[in-house]
Amino acid sequence: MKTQIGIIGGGPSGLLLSQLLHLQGIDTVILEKHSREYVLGRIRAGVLEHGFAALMREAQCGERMDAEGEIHDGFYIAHNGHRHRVDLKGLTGGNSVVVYGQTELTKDLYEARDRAGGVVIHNAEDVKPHDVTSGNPFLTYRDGDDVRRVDCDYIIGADGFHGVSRKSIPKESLREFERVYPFGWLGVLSRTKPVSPELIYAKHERGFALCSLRSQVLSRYYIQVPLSDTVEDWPDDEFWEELKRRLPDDVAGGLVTGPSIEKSIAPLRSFVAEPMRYGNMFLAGDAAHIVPPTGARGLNSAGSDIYYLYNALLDHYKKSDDTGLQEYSDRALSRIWKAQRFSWWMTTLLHRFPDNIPYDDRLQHTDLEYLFSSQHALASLAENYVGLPF
Ligand code: FAS
Ligand code: PHB
Repeated sequence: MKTQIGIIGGGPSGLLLSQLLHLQGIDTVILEKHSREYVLGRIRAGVLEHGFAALMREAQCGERMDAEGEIHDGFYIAHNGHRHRVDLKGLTGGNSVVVYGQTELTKDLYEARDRAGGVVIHNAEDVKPHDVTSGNPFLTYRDGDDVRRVDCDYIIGADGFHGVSRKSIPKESLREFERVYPFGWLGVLSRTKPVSPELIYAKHERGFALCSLRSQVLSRYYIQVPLSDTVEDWPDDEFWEELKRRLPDDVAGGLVTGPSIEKSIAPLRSFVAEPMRYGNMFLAGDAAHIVPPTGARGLNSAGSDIYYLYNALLDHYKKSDDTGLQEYSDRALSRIWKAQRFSWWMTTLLHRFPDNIPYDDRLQHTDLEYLFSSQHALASLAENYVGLPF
């Protein structure tokens, strides 16, 4: 098989790039290790920066997002029994975020690829990039007993943190930066009315909690848990009781509980691999970087990678100009590190760190006090949360 762009990974990064390039007549093939059902069964991000939403519209995949997604002009931070609202729209001159689940967005992208006759090969086993430093890179994968080959001009590693692309780069050609947090997030999805029309990030001495949503009948909640915990340690009733303990009384009193339809624990890490290019292979999304979900930057960081790659590949094929490809890694990393900083800061601000010394606890408290005493501090939070410019 021959294509222009060979993409490893059929998650949001790979699908969005494939769809954007297709609209410009650039051919792609996606190799995805799992079935579509498996990919769509993962519950992940919920908040889209306005820049990511604009990319979905440019990919002609924004219709359902605009119809079913919710525009949020602000969110709350709860601390010491009180809620403080962060007025995103007022603090950023009119910018907001869209609350629309990654599952739905991925579904929209898959359907668009289907409508366009896009080639997405599922259950592609043992995908491998080859000759990436040559002018003729190619991918191989196993289809049952057969090994198949995809020749391409460029390879995009959009295969997530545990994918093959980053791991295929020689160690001496890659620098990795990582911080692992001493806790995880236990997430629950429930068919219940959300406790609040806007998100609530709660700092509490028992640990962090987050009240989010997917729609007015589908709620998404998280609580910080020790890394040693398992989903089995948290029957629904105990989860709901612990969530209530971490929320202001007036919020806890209005919490509608119900059976969990999804429950999972995600570890928290900050990770960046540099550079995001090796020969004719480019890394994008979680394949190159991971953030703790506190700042809702995970999927959104993938968005700016795709924006830069899309425009660089357009310039290559339409104008024979490779400046964008040459500058991709530096340009992407400049914005990625700002998202890393913001996600680390939000995580450090709002979580209980078991090994904190009392001085650190005071700094956390002071950071929050300063935040709500200064419009400048709030404006800085707000401009990062709605999304820095691409
Ligand atoms: P993805 O990991 O989504 O997709 C990569 C794809 O590549 C997958 O479909 C995988 O099956 C495939 N793949 C992997 N290895 C392969 C191989 N060898 N061959 C072929 N295919 C391969 N972000 C937020 O903003 N908010 C959140 O609340 C949030 N929660 C998260 C919870 C979890 C458990 C995880 C893991 C991530 C979460 N994220 C969250 C981040 C998440 O949304 C990512 O940023 C987003 O999925 C990035 O999309 P991709 O880069 O496409 O990577
Ligand atoms: C979610 O709804 O899954 C969500 C929202 C905001 C975050 C993290 C997760 O910061």
